[in-house]
Amino acid sequence: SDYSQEPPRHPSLKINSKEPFNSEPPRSALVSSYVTPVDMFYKRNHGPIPIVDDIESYRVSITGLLPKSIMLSMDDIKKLPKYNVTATLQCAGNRRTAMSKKRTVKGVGWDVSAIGNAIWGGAKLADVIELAGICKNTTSTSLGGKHVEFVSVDMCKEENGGPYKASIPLRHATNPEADVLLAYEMNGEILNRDHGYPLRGIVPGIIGARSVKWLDSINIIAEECQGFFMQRDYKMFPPSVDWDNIIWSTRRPQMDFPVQCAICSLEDEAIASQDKIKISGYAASGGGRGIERVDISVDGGKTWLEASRHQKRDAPYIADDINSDKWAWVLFEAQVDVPKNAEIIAKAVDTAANVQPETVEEIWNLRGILNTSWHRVHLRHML
Ligand code: MTE
Ligand code: MO
Repeated sequence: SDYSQEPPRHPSLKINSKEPFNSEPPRSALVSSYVTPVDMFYKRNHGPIPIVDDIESYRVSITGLLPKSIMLSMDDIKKLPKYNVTATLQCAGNRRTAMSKKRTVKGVGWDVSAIGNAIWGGAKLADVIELAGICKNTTSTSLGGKHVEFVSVDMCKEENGGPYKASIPLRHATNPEADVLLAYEMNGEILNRDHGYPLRGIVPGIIGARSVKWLDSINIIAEECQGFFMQRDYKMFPPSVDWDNIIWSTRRPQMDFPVQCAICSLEDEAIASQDKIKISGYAASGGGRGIERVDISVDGGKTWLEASRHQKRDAPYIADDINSDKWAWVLFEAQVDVPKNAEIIAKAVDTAANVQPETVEEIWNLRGILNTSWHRVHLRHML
């Protein structure tokens, strides 16, 4: 593979793998703004960053089980109504390093920053698919199409040099309220190469792996995508399954993200010299479920206090309120007394009252995905 034409990146990103380029910002960068700046947004790739330089001749095709295939230029897509959706994208491998410490898992190591919140601008996939003759809220086409597959132009070794691909159910893709986008902007700027220029899928509330970058084609298919990242990766297995007894076909590809949170103002081993400090971090859940509560403990889980939550500075955050961003994280804050020497813990509750598991052991899985265990850091008071 050719990595000689990678784009420039911010020097403070922590590089977890160079080729393919996988990097995350320092924890503190995530809590300095509700909307994550593009250069501080994690970058998750499986091959070299492709170059699409002739935008005039760029086309995305909509093909498969529909009456007539179509080819769309960027102009065609920009003619459709434009939506700005604030959505948090999170890699299913976020917090994998901590899971691997309990028992080794396979995959790129990530701390807590394989997550970011951006304003994605683009056309709704439901509108795009309608151009190809499929109505809104369709579960199945007359030709038997039930899934929408996104195929990229990048090349990854897991696909034997072929493109990255993934699918979502047709019913999800054609539901305007699911806010699935073909995005060409990120935070009001033209999408950059790292994040999918010129066009990517954004599937809010679902693990990042289904938001395919550098789109080449969109296929209406009968069965879910048979690609590597749908069938032999990004599936959640119980702790008893290991590489010698895994049967991939027994599990579904992971879609929704479970409730998650992390402290970003402290590293794993922190020292404070003041008596009081502010603990801050992010909390997010999948499927459009908002965050109901974030609990903080400064005594290893014996007692808890509730953190305050916010999204935009000018509006109060109320989960499920129309003024809140349903696909986006909340940032939380709590003023606490610094203990002499203790574990600080954060855990969140979503609007469906889902809670995070207490320990990583109970959710350990061989691919190291969905580590949503209580986030713990160690804090010591320096006299
Ligand atoms: N799309 C393509 N074409 N190739 C990829 O390697 N990685 C996926 C997804 N889309 C990937 C892709 C994964 S696993 C994640 S978590 C997100 O993109 C990361 O998006 P980002 O790099 O914009 O943060
Ligand atoms: Mo990912």
